[in-house]
Amino acid sequence: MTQKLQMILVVIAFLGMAVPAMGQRNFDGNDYVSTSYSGVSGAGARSVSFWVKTADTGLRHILFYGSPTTGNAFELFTWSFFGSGRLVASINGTYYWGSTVIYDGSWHHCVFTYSGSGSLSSGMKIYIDGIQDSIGGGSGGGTPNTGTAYNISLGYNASASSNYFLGQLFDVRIYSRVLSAAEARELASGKLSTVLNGCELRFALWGPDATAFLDLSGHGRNGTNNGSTAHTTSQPPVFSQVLPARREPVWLAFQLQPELWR
Ligand SMILES: [Ca+2]
Repeated sequence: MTQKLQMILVVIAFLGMAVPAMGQRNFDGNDYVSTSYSGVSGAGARSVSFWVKTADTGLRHILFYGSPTTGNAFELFTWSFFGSGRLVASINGTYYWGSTVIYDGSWHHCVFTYSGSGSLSSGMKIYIDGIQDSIGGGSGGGTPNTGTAYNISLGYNASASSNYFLGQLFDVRIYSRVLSAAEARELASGKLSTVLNGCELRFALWGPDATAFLDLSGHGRNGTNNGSTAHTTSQPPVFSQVLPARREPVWLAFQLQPELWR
């Protein structure tokens, strides 16, 4: 029996079962996902890819890790004060943002990349919905020198226990390399199973609580749910593009054997 046939049987089995309520993570103001992974440190090349939906204008962290006490944290957030709703990248004292507003209440696919050399502003790129976003503004000439005091967390500033995200996140991926423009476009197209090489951490943030925080990168860096992050039953846009109507069983099979979906 081939692996693909086994997978099909798994799907058929799930079709005949009661399927638990599914949905993407809804961060409601006191939620975050913590990990035991310290992330790419120093000035190492890195990329972060995720779907986001929010309409809140406050300082809301999507990603945080590093050593803020020595100025060596790495952060991605949205805020009305810095960036006016664009995706902001920060390394403490140096902030740069894109040009497309992402806190407009609609789903957006975001990719941040840093080349691994030079200042944040010269080495970073942002892609929104698959298209490279020009740098809209910022300040500071700092070069990333990310520490390891705080492991990667999603949805808040771990060093201050504040700036909790308000909205939904879906399919968050962290890479130890620079994603290309073509890869950013592919990820935004909704091909969930593609662009896996160099992926260090990946949370679907979709499904029942027991499976939403499994690391699908293959590194086993499973996350921990904090703040009773609830799931909603509304769908990220990606599902309407790539999955059939009975998506819940298919998604469970994907979680069980993600390598089959490459
Ligand atoms: Ca909560």
